[in-house]
Amino acid sequence: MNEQLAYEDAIMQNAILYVKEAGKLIMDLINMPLQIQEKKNQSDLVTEVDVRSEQLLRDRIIRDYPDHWILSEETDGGREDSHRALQQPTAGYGWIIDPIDGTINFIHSIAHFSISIGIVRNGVPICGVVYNPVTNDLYSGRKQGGAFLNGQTIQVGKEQELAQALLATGFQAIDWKPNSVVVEQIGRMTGRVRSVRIMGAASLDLCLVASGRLTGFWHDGLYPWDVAAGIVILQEAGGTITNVAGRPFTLSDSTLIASNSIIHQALISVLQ
Ligand code: 2AM
Ligand code: CA
Ligand code: CA
Ligand code: CA
Repeated sequence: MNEQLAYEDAIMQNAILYVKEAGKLIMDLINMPLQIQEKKNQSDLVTEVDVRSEQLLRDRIIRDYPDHWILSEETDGGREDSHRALQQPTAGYGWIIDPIDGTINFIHSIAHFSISIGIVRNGVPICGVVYNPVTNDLYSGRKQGGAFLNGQTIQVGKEQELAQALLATGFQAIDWKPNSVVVEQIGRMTGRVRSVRIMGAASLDLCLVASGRLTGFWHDGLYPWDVAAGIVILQEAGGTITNVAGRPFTLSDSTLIASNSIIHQALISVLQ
């Protein structure tokens, strides 16, 4: 094994340790009365558990990798410009963290939320770890190293046509209003696809496509911490992820379209 591969292998193993530690913290706090704060509006929420999970993850990374940069939702998400661009030095290694992805589910005790860590080298996502501490599902992926659920290889589904496709989508907080684009898009899917789900945690939705449960997923207005981990896992499982123009998705794209690859073009055609 060459030196870089061994170094990145250790990063990946450490990321797994960190998400499990954060998961334990979240599970220890899950039954405590929650302090819930609104950020931009009534559906953009943060709890002290999000903040404590993020602090734990940042502490571990700063301790073990003081020369790596970190981008995380509750520290960096307030900036107006964080929406579209990855406003961090992109040279070297960086950690992109969502301390709880699916905060609304967490608040409502629905077991579909995760801790998500994506690691990039010179701006390119190379490792992803997504952990659901309630179900104990740990998804991981390494560029050119495969995708795994609890250590078992996973692959995207084999649905050949939209008619067999189960899709997911979601709302960014500002799109939760009448006549929003996503409502209109869901309308266009009716009668064409098997069904559409809105499950509320983009990182896990990408992993559900990676493990062949969902056929595809689309979402507007996501941030790097929602997707940095999931896109590596999905690509390694044989999936395709693009922007709405069909070009390979990058962390500064706002619209993400993901699928089992087979139905990708058909899905884009309906969304365009
Ligand atoms: P969150 O739970 O970490 O906020 C829901 O469709 C998905 O979109 C979740 O992954 C959710 O992440 C993310 N999301 C929606 N609105 C968001 C916002 N305003 N800021 C950050 N993430 C958002
Ligand atoms: Ca949030
Ligand atoms: Ca998120
Ligand atoms: Ca979050």
